[in-house]
Amino acid sequence: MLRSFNARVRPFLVFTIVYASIGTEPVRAEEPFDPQIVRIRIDLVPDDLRGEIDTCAIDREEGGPFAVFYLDPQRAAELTVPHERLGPLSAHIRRFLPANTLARVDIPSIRNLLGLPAPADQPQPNGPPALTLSYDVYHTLEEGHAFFQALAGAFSNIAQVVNIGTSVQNRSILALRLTANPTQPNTRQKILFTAVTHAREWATHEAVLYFAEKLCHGYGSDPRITHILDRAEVWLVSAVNPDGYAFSWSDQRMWRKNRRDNPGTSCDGIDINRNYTRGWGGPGSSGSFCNETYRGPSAGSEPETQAIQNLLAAQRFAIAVGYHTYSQLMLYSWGDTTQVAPESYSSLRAIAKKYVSIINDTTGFQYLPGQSSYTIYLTSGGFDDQAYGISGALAFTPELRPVSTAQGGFLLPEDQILPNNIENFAAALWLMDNVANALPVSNPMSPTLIESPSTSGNRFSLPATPINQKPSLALGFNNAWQSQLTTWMHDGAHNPPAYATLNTGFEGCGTGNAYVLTPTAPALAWAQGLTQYTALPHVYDNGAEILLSNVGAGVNRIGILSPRPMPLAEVRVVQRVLEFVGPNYGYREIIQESRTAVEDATNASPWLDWNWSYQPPTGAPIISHPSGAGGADLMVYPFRGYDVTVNVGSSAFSSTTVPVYLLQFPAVDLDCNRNAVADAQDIAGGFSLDCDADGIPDECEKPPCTGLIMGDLDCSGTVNGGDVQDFARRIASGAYTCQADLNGDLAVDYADVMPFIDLCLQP
Ligand code: 0X9
Ligand code: ZN
Repeated sequence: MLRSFNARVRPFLVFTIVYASIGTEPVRAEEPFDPQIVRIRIDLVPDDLRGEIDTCAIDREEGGPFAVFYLDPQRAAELTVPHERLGPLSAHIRRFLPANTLARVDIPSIRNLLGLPAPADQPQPNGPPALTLSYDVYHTLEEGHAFFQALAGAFSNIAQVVNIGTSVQNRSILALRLTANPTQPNTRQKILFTAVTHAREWATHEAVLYFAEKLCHGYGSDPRITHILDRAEVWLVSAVNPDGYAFSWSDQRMWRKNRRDNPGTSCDGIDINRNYTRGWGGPGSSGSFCNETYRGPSAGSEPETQAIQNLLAAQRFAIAVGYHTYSQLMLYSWGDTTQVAPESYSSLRAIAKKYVSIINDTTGFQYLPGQSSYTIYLTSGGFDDQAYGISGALAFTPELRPVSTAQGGFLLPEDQILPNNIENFAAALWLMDNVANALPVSNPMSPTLIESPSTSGNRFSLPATPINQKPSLALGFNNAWQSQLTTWMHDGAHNPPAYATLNTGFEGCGTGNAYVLTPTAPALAWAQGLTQYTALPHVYDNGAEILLSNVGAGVNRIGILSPRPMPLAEVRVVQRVLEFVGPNYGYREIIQESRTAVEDATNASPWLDWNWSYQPPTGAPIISHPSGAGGADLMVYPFRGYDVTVNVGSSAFSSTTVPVYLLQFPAVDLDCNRNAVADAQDIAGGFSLDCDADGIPDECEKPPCTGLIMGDLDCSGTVNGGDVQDFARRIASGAYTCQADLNGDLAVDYADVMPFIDLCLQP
């Protein structure tokens, strides 16, 4: 099983060569120029030349081993390469190809090899530096850095270049820090996007440059971007691995690692994405210098890794995104274990699913969201595990276009750069919205997060994902009080392998888990002081889940993923399995069965016996499902710690047939009108109507406006004269509310007047 988790399977391509004409004059090859990939059997390459081959690609190839070369027939004629200018490997390839075929191996490093100028974006010799780039070509490291500098110069009100470290070969690692009033230290929430950890993944460079351009030019003109930069801080790192990136232009297009000169070997480089401290040295990394996933001599040994680790530690990003290519995936932790972190469902997966759905809405392209270890392969010492597990960020590794080797692999065709940028920027804006609209969440049932903190039975949970997920970080919990706080959650990556007290290594985000607080000072005083915490508001746009993670029969302590009470009937129990996707991926998750508690009450589940109860500080437990001696409660409440007892365990996908079980919650948006004020506060403060008292501002309800009385704009329960003035005001201002949208066209305007009058005239 592990073997298949390890393998990232890529499609087999027929060994195809595009034949070029022979001769000293460049001559166009014959049509059609369909195949663009040449694959060479690596076992035919002499040992001393193998170091020059992309062994990482080789590792992933099915039916390999092969090395992959990209041929661009469009450039064949203009790029005839004199043989003597090609390196030893190329000389070797020549043995397999007709003479002059090499002339058609066109990648930008060949452009560089030939001393040809880089195309486009050449600023005028003495003119001002370009403030926009053309995304039909790739940009060098220097161009990227110059672009950051130019933007910081031209948009100094929002942009600042920060040198966050120096590479092995003494190049600067630059970040562009974007926020209104950037020189002030501030308490805003922050988000990080990085690119070019792996040198050859050029499309990531373009994406981050594009983000920089869009954000700088959008501030002050685009209300959404203005709001983001007024309220949040966006950090962009265009090249985590500047040495490798420069080398991929100058020497070896398919270079991956940094440019560390490994002692005593001719194999250079360390894989920065195996060098992070958390989990360093674990599965999916290599101890061999020559391997493309060489983890380095020690955890965090590389200056490039340190630059990012230090940035993560110093800035405490709410969200951290490390872009890679390729495969069209949206990966999240854990990378180094197939154990499922319970919080992965309640936060990371929820975000990943929304990210890919936005991409799909934007361009129709499909990305697959999933836990890194089985969606791609096991890796340890990766960026996202560090950012999530150590620095409290919700962290992601999107693998950008294309989807497969056949579409170019690491060599994304230049005409794909812009659409790749556009779809990812659309999704990234949603991430930024979350950070900009981070808002306080409090318990509607109680002034403190814990209902009636008392000297017995203090249970609590956190609906919505707290920023800096560890309870200790999010809530100011003192780790010295650990023995007073327990949770029952089995996950090898979080707790000791038994139900246990939290330990110093606790990495959870808290959301979805419930805690029991031993009623002993000083932790009780801490609990009494807990009135609110900060959360990202849109995380559950597509709903979210909680893993029922106990092993064997036992109790899960969970909370509900909604800041408002909800009917238990809206909570589903789902059975998920892994399904092999192939040929470009590992596995995707699919729901095998799904049912509500209500269905379960009348027709017992064939696969899950479960019981859902809440123990109040005093009195008998309240059993929500099935109804019990303490009474049935068909509503479930936020901030409470429920005990959910199940007769099956699910902590990891151990095969494609062994499922995991989860509680699934419907979509909820804490700031549906995106005004950076929690919906609950909008309603309480009279800013928003909530005539049906469902906790959702009526302006966010969509036709058919379930629960609302159409035309009833003053929540009186009927349509009468009292509504006319409110209706007129809304028509004049266009302020949307569902019950005024009488024709259901998602706008409140003159087209609603006649239907409103009809409604008023009805007896
Ligand atoms: O192997 C990698 O580092 C990434 N793939 S790539 O083709 N860009 O090299 C995948 C990393 C997956 N691991 C984590 N996200 N932790
Ligand atoms: Zn990568």
